[in-house]
Amino acid sequence: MVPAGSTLADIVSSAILGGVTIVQLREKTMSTQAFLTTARAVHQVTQRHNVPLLINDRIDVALAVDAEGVHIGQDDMPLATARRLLGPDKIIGVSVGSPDEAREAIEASADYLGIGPCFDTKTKSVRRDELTGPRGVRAIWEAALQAEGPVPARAVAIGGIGPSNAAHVLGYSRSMVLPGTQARALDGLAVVSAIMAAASPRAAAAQLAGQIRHAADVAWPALLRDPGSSSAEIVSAIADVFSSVRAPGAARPLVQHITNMVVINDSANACLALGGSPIMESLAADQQHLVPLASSLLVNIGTLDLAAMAGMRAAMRAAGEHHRPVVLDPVAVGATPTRRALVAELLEHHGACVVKANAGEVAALLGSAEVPMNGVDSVGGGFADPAAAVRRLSAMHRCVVAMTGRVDYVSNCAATVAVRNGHALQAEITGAGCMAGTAVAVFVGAARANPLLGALAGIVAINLAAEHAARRPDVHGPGSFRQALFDEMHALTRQHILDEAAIELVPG
Ligand code: 3NM
Ligand code: MG
Repeated sequence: MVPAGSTLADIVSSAILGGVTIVQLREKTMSTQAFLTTARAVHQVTQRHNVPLLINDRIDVALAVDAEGVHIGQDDMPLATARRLLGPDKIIGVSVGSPDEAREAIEASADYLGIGPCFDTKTKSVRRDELTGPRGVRAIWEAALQAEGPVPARAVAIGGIGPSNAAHVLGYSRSMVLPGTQARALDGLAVVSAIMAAASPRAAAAQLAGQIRHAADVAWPALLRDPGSSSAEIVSAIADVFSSVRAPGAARPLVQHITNMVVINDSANACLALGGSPIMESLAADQQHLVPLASSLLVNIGTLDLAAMAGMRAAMRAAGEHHRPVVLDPVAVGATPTRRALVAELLEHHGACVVKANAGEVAALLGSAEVPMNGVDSVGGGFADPAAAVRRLSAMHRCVVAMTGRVDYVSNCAATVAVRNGHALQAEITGAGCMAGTAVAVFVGAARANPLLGALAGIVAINLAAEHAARRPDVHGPGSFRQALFDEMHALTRQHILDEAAIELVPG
């Protein structure tokens, strides 16, 4: 990957200046002589910057250049033997691809784990079924944390990781965070091509370091932020989010939509009426240009085609790279294998900030048969414990979940809020749920520091508008209701929210 006119040592130096904190030298085909020469040159650079150098696999080379440690794979020298040869002070890292390998490595006193391969990579040939995905990284990391090791586990994820998925992998693979338990993130990421093959290794390293900081300092604290400790406090915070969008002179949050052809016009109008500004564009090649302009991205899988699916992937990659919150509406996700596979892929490989779904869709995502579906609509009484269901899905995907129904439930897994606003006529028009997704996207775009509050603001706003529309004397049924709904979204005020929002914190 080293371009003509540059040397490996130059690239390592630039990468360290960009923010790399540890370097592994991996040469699978070089002669021992050439490996030693390269290792000496790279070690001079890393020593100058006070960054440890690890040699992949070759204990002899590590000893010869007095590197700070080695990295060993599952087929390399056993850890205990490597430790005997290197002594107690050298760093020994191990590649692990399963919970068993992780436990074994921790019990044998590995200093850190390289967990992967996470995604497909051109750097190393791996079978598809060997890819762990972020979910596998999480399972392996949690196994390591629970293993009986004499040193605290340290770990990085590796394989196909770059700026568009770095923050997501770190967020998604955090060990579990139920109330009262401590979340524990990976210590970092290991990459080859994202830095080595970049036009500017220094800029690439800096961007990755920024993604790592974003995951730890911005995205995670925002996800788990408290909405407030009483209903009154939460309603007032929701009203503040609403006002921040509606204040005279406030910039309208731009919402990039990839949505379905049934609701596209209604969603664009709902976005405008609520105070946002819609973009409705699904072309994959445009996403890297549009998503950075937007405050948030709405992805709705209502009507699928291959072009829109490519657009969704490109848009969510761009959202990851530019830290834009994604609202995912997994319409009828349980109905077909294609929908199930697409949503699983989008959630696991890119991640959402908010999932907006009905009870049937939440059940499908949880793999629960509790709520049957009829086409795209959920039927029956819903979950026996709806708050527990949204909390569980929120924990599973490390995102806010907004579940719509007669009562709506919104959770960030630490706190769950029930919303009792809305009107039965919402179930009589098509696209009411999709417009709720748009409403969530408008306010999540404006409330980045607390997506739970943003989602609540969207859900409360659309439901109050529905109540107001249904009360109008000129509304006689679904047609006139739909018309009035846009007027009432537009006419909604902060005072309406303060006076009429019917929300409560659900204990547990
Ligand atoms: N080891 P890139 S994946 C060298 O899973 C290596 O142990 C892996 O390269 C493991 O960042 C991998 O270019 C390749 O995908 C990483
Ligand atoms: Mg490896």
